[in-house]
Amino acid sequence: MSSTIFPLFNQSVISPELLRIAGKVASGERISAEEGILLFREGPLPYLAVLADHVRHRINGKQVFFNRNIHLEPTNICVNHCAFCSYRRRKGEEGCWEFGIDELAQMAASHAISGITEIHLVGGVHPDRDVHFYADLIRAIKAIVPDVQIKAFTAVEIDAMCQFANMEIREGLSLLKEAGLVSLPGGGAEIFDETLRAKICPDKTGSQEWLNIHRTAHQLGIPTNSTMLYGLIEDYAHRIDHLSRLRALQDETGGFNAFIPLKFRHYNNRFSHIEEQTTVEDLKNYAVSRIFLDNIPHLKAYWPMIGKQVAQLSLAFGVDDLDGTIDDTTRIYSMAGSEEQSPAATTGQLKEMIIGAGFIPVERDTLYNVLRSD
Ligand code: V47
Ligand code: SF4
Repeated sequence: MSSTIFPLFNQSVISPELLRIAGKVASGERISAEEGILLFREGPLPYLAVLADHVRHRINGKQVFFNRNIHLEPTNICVNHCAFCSYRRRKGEEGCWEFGIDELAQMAASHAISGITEIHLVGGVHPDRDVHFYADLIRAIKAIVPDVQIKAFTAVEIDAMCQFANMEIREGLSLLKEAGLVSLPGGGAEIFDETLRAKICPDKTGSQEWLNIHRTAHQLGIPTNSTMLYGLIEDYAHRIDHLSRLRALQDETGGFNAFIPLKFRHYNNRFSHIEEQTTVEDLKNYAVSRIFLDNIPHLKAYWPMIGKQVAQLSLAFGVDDLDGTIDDTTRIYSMAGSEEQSPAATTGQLKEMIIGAGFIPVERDTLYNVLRSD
């Protein structure tokens, strides 16, 4: 089967086990956790590229999505102490910021002229800001830019802001939705394995609770994204465990729009001694994620974190979404040492990246409705 669908594979270069997995992928059959681990350990990069491209083609054809967006980061003051974070500051510490509602609404207004369709709103867990503050913030932004969609707050922020207001998650999410929230970003997932989580982000929302918050959002009709922070202290089995938990929740709710692998960047944090992953490992991670997550429609390469060149290359490894124009509005990755120190891209540049890699650019909104296609 696999040798007819993938005629370039032959038994002399690919092991029988990998050929068998290729057959499963070719016929749209789901692969198991053990097979996912084997792909990571033994799958040659060109073989993974062909399989991942097959899956992306089944789901998205030759389309690659992008959007016009900015990030708003209300504060980098945070009560948590994630060891990989280069961004967080204590209240009053040099380099901390906390913008008020009017300032943030003005920032949104100043970017609206460029035709953005999305504001990605995330920050640290500020001890004095509860869900009422953030609902007011969304209302203030929507009053100024009513047509812009708001994708806001990681499950970690939602967890804390609801606790600070003594409110159940379901109630808090409903309040934010009424204020104008349309989607949740995928941050805060890190790595789900509880032993590793205790080492890298001990005081953060736990894995089960992260999944529960996304489940509740999906039940309320709020689609969400998902992420995995990789390249820290995990092994391949931990990554597949993480992907398995996301795949199971997606089977249950269908509420995830996208999966975004986040490569650990090591500048200026407590894990600086850990070498960053190579580009080959990054590409392998995209490909195995695409093959394994057969039920999450979009795989996103977030170029401010990985750089434009690797993001373009990733399109040959199952990626179908490059995120957006950003307009130099996020600091999370520049502070952690990304090569994109002032991340900004025009729609022309994003389209060139996509066309240059042999795909069709499609401008989308936050919910993946098609706005323009060449
Ligand atoms: O949860 C923090 C990660 C995440 C580092 O949903 C780091 O569209 C690598 O989730 N090295 C927040 N990663 C960002 C995020 C995100 C980004 C872009 C798009 C979307 C989306 C979501 O950033 C955190 C954490 O996993 N992170 N520090 C670091 N040093
Ligand atoms: Fe706070 Fe997020 Fe940094 Fe963790 S990653 S310390 S939750 S800002």
